[in-house]
Amino acid sequence: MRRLRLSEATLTQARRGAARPGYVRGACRVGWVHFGPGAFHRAHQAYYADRLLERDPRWAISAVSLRSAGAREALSRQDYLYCLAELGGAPQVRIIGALREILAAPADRDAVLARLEAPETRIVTLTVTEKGYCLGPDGQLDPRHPDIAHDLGSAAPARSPIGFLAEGLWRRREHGHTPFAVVSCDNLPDNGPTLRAAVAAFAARRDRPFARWIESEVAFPRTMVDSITPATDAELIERVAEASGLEDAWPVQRERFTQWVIEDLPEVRVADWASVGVTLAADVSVYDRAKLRLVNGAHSTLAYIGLLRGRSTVAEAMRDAPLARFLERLMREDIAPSLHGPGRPELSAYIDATLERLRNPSVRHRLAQIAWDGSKKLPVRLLSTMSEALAAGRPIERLALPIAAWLRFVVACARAGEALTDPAAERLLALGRACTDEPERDVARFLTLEDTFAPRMAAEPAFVRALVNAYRALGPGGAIPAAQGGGA
Ligand code: CS2
Repeated sequence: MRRLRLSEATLTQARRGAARPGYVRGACRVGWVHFGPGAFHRAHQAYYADRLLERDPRWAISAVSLRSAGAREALSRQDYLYCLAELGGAPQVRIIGALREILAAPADRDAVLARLEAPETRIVTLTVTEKGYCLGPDGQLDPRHPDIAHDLGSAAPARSPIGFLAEGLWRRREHGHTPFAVVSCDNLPDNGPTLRAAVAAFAARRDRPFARWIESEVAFPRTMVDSITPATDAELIERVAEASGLEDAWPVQRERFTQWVIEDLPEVRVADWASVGVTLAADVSVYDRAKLRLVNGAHSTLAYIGLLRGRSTVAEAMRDAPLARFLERLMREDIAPSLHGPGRPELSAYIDATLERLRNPSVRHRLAQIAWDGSKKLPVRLLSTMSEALAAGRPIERLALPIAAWLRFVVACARAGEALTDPAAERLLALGRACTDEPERDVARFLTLEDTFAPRMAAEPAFVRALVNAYRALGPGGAIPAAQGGGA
């Protein structure tokens, strides 16, 4: 059956199965700019904006795509409306109206800068993934990164979010406008200060007082964002079409659970965040570390070991008893001791809730999606826990298993001639092809990846030993040693 396409004109025809925006879109104003309108943004921050708009018309979003114009192509034809399906129990569908436009840089550079310059823009958020920050292995801005080099060398920065932010802030300072708050929503530890240092480093190349102004006058709150968001598939497109009676080219989905914690700074309090369930907290690091290490650390563990064991989704990997047992021990015995702040009972409840989310059968989250960008994700998710465990004299054998599984995964991709989505893909595949299944040699090859393995750690005999043993134990099929939870 041919259905009408979702748009402003057809919105009133949406069936009851899909909730419509509870406000008049035409009366809303853009006060929020977002870089990276992928599925996570549309399922998470735009959902909160949608709810803010019910009581305050200032928070419509102007989104900026830096990589692909795909989202703009799909959504411009439906007036930037799209469906969000909340999974679990009876799925609920909500039509989100918070996006006003999607600009595609570099073509729309001037329009992006006009939005950044406008006094009414008070919030700028980013979901550009770990690699979008253009950082070197030391966590500082990498001036040789091609996008940064381009933006530094040009009077018209238009490739990196860092270049755009610096130019936008420069213009606001020139005009005496209050700076916007810059809210990184990516899975980086200390995401706010990390981004501030990167923008200030970029700005310092232009003008040192400007860089100092950024450091002292612009708010870069830390944040923790959490909601599991599987990629859109044909089944979702069909499901939302049935619920709404309208065709949506690019709906998004996420689990019902969603959390957003933002550092409580005066510049952030421009919106009534509490009214839509966002937590403002003096110290975000407690939430942030627990989430990155337990939720994302668990995800990467399931992804690499699970793929070796022939599993394809998170829920399927959680039904693999030895793997699920291994994961639970890793979380409780190896990761939890690295978290300071929350007390034991709270941590234990957080782990219970996380395991429950991972088991959720209504969330079809592909392991291959999580396996992307391992070279950037693993240092944050598991290697930092490992290096602290080493320093504190705690065991690292279990923590070594998901890292070794990543190496095995890369080798398997290289041998099968499969593509790898990772900023270091070329180098990884070359290393993978050179591997010979001799654990010492294979591991030594990968340890030359300085962006992932800090040289001090790669030279630590206990670390190398643990990795070699784990690599051997796993074999190509992802066997889990009985002592670590595996076995029948
Ligand atoms: C996942 C995250 O793809 C991944 O690497 O671990 O996207 C994860 O689903 C979110 O961070 C959950 O909040």
